[in-house]
Amino acid sequence: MSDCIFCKIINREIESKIIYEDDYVVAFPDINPQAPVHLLIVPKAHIDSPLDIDDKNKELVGHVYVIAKKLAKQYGIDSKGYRIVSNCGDDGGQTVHHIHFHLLGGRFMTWPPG
Ligand code: DGP
Repeated sequence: MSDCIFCKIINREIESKIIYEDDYVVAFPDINPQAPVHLLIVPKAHIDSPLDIDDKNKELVGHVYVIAKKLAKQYGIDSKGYRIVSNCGDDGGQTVHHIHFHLLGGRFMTWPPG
């Protein structure tokens, strides 16, 4: 999508510190970190939101969780735990309409979220 900020990061049209990449996803630090470690894991395919996950692309979600585990180990947040969040739609707090998964760690996470 030409006006999508995450597509632009994936295509290197906007600079971002991409810390992981494979055929399916990229990962980079969130511009507005909410925890000592706050990475975004973003599928390369432009999928608007979790509402667009279906039988054809559902394996991508499992892949994201495998990569999240790998990154959690790399960033030293695996032993104490971490949170993976995917906001969906306006009430879910989604501001970028390209599906993404927040990987947050390095502090105690409260519940419920705000
Ligand atoms: P959400 O609210 O769940 O849609 O999360 C979008 C996140 O994306 C938000 O935490 C801020 C982050 N973000 C937005 N624009 C950029 C950007 O240009 N670069 C980076 N690194 N993060 C961005």
